[in-house]
Amino acid sequence: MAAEHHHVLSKQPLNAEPPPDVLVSTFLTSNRDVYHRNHGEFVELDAKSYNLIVSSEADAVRLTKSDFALAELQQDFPKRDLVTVLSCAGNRRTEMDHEKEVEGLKWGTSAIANCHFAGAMLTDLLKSAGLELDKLPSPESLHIHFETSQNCEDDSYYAASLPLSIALDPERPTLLAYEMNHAPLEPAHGFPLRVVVPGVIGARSVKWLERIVIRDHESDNFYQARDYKVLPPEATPDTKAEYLKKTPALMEFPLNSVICSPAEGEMLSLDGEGAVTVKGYAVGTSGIRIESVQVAIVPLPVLSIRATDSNLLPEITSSEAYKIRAHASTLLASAWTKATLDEGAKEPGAITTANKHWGWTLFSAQIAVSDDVRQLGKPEVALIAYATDVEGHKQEMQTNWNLRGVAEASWSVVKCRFNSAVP
Ligand SMILES: Nc1nc2c(c(=O)[nH]1)N[C@H]1C(S)=C(S)[C@@H](COP(=O)(O)O)O[C@H]1N2
Ligand SMILES: [Mo]
Repeated sequence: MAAEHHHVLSKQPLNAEPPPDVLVSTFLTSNRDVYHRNHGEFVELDAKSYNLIVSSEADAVRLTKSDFALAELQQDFPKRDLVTVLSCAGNRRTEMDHEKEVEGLKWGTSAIANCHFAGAMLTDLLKSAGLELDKLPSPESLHIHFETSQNCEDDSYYAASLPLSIALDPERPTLLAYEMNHAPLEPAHGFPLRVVVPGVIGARSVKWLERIVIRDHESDNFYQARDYKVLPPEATPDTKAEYLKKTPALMEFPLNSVICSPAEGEMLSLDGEGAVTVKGYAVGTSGIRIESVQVAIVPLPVLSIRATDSNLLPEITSSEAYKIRAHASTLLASAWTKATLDEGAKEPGAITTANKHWGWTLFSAQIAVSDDVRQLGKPEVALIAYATDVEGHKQEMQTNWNLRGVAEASWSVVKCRFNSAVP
């Protein structure tokens, strides 16, 4: 059930997210604070009679064992644990919607969680079912499907599939999880078994998992074939059907960082040192660690700048958020404050391998109020953040608008005000 403090977007099915400041108050997101994203009612499964069916419909793959009781999954396979982000592709959709209307539930910035999961490795299960990894055809030709009988809004069941290259990636431990935050999975989050795919949008982490099927094509379920895709900006409600056919299913989420405190519209106060405290989360793409998060404060309104990015829709380049970002991109290096990072190094399961980091990185910074904010004496300001990863990728300044409002990863902009001109 949604906690009292959740913002409920819909009750049936349950869709809800916690307040942003609560979200970033702990490195691990407690079960109480995890968002809920459901396309249908919860499925009630009985742990005692639970049986995971595994099969292959691909000519090239013959399996030898076809079903696994929950106790078998828990006892016959090494228990693997992992701290990972679970993020809905629609996280931050409201921001994209403000630039130009998009379709879908208007999520804020909390359709994301960072949890400890434990369970069996997908690869261990597939090997035990008879999959011979060294005899597989090209990994791109096979897909692992995860299915449940749950009746959904847009399809008669819920399913997702992963190309083998993601499902069997040795650096990306895809789990069949029976524990979340050291307790059995809760009914709302997929009891008794769910898929957890690090680095991949939440839609592929199927809850109440009942069947795994290997096929030589990807899932044609609504949520794989006709939703969760980054359509080109020219796609409209009338033309989207054609574009959906041509656009690949979204898998990995992008490099992102989001200011969660203060919240949009919040009245700011200065601390004893004349600074504003900013907190948020950053997530890498493909498990690449966060190197730094830079934050800045600018007085509003920003000077009008001429948009140079011709790939963006005119609606986007005339939006206030875009202008603030474009202005921020011209600031001198000295205008930015490097945030302090917490990637949970002491948390068991947080650092997966030497190179990969699937959990989020929390950031916090005290930004000294700049001279231009003081000189202008205007009460309205914007706080801005962007992240850089250890491979040198910088968060994109402006995400391209897309009709389904997914994968929003523009520089974070939060507008706030001082209760009077800054002294
Ligand atoms: N069976 C099932 N699995 C599902 C969904 C669903 O509606 N049904 N929603 C997916 C989506 S879109 C997301 S973002 C995550 C949300 O997981 P949570 O509700 O545990 O936070 O579950 C995924 N798995
Ligand atoms: Mo989602």
